[in-house]
Amino acid sequence: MASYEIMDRFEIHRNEDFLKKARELTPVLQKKTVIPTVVKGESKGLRKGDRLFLDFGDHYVGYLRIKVSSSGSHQDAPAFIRLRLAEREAELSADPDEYNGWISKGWIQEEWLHIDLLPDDIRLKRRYAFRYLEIEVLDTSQKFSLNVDEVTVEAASAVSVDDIELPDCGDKVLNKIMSVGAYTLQECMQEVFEDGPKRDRRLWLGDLRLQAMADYVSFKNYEMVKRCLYLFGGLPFNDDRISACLFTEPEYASDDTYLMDYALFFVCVLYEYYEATKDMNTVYDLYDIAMHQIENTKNALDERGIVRDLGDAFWCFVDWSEGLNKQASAQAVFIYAVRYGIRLAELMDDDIKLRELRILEARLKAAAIEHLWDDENGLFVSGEERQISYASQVWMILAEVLEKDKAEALMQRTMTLDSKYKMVTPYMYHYYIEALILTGKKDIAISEIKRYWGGMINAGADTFWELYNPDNPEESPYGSCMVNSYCHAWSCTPVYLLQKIL
Ligand code: RAM
Repeated sequence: MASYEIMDRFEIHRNEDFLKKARELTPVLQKKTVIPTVVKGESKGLRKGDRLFLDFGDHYVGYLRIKVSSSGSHQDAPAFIRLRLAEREAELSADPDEYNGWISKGWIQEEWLHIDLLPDDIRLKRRYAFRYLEIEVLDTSQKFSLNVDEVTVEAASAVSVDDIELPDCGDKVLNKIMSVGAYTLQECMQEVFEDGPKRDRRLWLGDLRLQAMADYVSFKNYEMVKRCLYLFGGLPFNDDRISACLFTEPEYASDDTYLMDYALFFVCVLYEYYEATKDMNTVYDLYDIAMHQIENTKNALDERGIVRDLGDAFWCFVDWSEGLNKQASAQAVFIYAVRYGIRLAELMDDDIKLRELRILEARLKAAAIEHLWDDENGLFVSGEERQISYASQVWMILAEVLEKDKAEALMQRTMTLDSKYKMVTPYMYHYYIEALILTGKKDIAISEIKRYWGGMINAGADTFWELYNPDNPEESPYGSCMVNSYCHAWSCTPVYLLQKIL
């Protein structure tokens, strides 16, 4: 399932004023030095084939420094070593040579080093996200061996869990889930909210929405959310559509990827940022570009008022579930975002827009009921194939397409549904939990958080993962767990969800 987009004649419509505001909000990273413990192997007298396995005790994002020296005769050949870094130990049991997935092999965290002169103080140029480090000696010579004298990581993040106090959930498991969530978010808060510090190391709009929600009830770093809003607002395509993700290096630039649901979330992030900060100036600045996302999505509707199904193309994200049809979810996300647009229009006293959006909301809901609701099954269907999935039900519940009691009944059916289109990302699970909360099923929401996020902890997670399918924990949408991200922004939300429930 390869999912990416390359646009023809791609151009970014830069708003330098917005980008200046974003630049001024660049955070100063907090740094700390961490020393690992040796789990396996000797650190002195290493020769060809020897391995040293180190554990840093927790997940870190930063720069590695290794001091090495030699023993024996004078060094008469380069020392040749290989480093492998991993967020989870399981990554090290997979063989990088066998990786044949559709995203770059370059994401696999490994290095080969030739050390011509010993002793040496090696500082790796790449930033890594990891807990474990394996040093393998590929060769020395007959006459000398290698000593690993000191290894450290200079870990960095814009925030620190040491500076915050999380509420007590009155339950050990939930407290653990909450603190792992906060730690996951900390690791992803670098110069922007990254999706994953190992991969993709960039700002995605769908991830930003969840990170911002979790941030407001933990680190309260409003400036980072504001910075990210100005980055997206300052880097739209030429037609003012907002990109699904962007890069900050070597210079600020949008990716040529558009996802309908992600673009619409800009409206939600802006409104929620206002709710958290009451910063009306940012709303004044970004209101037009936010409204444009809704305006533009109208072009995606067919004559019935239903979002056109673009099939397997990478047009709307929703989840990584294989074969998932996105049409119903896309329709629902549109309705959901229009609701946030209405709130923004109210804030701006924009009566014309307000009226227009209310009509649009009613039209989209009516079309959803008429064309996507299957009365016989009491479920929403998606695409020509009339596919039944968890995602479609969850999103239609969140879009508040049904009246309260009908939505509650739909949630009940969703919980016992036996669809092969399972939810596989914590991102989709977040919205599933939100739907449970909305339909008054708080106890189930808690037990689902324990089952799902607790399941990752039981599988040894220090930080929450990009993808977790309880039926297949090693599943990867990319072809190998080596390129999965095991510290992933969109999975941090129990920090927010638990506080909302409790
Ligand atoms: C992956 C990343 C990212 C997500 C996109 C759609 O590439 O995991 O977090 O937002 O998919």
